[in-house]
Amino acid sequence: MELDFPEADLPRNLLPYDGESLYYGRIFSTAQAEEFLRCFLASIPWQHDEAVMFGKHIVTARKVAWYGDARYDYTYSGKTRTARVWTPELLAIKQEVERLGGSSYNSCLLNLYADGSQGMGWHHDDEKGLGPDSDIASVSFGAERRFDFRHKLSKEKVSVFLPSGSLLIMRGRTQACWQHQVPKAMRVTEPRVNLTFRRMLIAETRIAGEDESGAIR
Ligand SMILES: O=C(O)CCC(=O)C(=O)O
Ligand SMILES: [Mn+2]
Repeated sequence: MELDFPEADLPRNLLPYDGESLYYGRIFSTAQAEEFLRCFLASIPWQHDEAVMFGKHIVTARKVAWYGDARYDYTYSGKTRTARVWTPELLAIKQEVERLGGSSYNSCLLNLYADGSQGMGWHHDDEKGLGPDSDIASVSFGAERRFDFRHKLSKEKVSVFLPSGSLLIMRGRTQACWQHQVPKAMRVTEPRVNLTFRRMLIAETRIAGEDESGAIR
């Protein structure tokens, strides 16, 4: 099923059952979204992501960066990363998303897809630090890309195109019951930056430079 909504019907839950994934459409003007994209392409210290999968060390084509309230250490896919502290632009976007969605976030994973040859395969977000029924707000800038959901049991699919400046909030049973992906799209020649705001459980993370007791190493 592919969805296309009149602005007046937004926000609206894209999932027919077992979760809430609210699509808000464009929350930033074209000019604002272009400005954010230019800023992120120029100033974020993008790095390829690394993971250990089936015992193999993988380096992704897509690049990533982590930001947060403090220099938290996160471990996922067998690798520990340290978050940088918010930039003014990320903080402004976070505040707008929190106002619209009514949730609060303490960290953000940024993804850079250089063009349509780069995507993200089927997965759900379930790192230990996220907790159950996590709330993830996803804001997109740049090239419009398709975003797919697939129910883990029924295999039903739901797809939506995410234009520049748009917001999607995944919450409730979404991660438990559905997977999501950004498929490759060979026609797309422009970059896309995606921000996923998350609320990490602080007990599962550590401020970089502190030991278990909170003392500075
Ligand atoms: O780029 C996107 O829209 C999705 C990103 C995502 O699923 C993730 O970072 O876990
Ligand atoms: Mn994800």
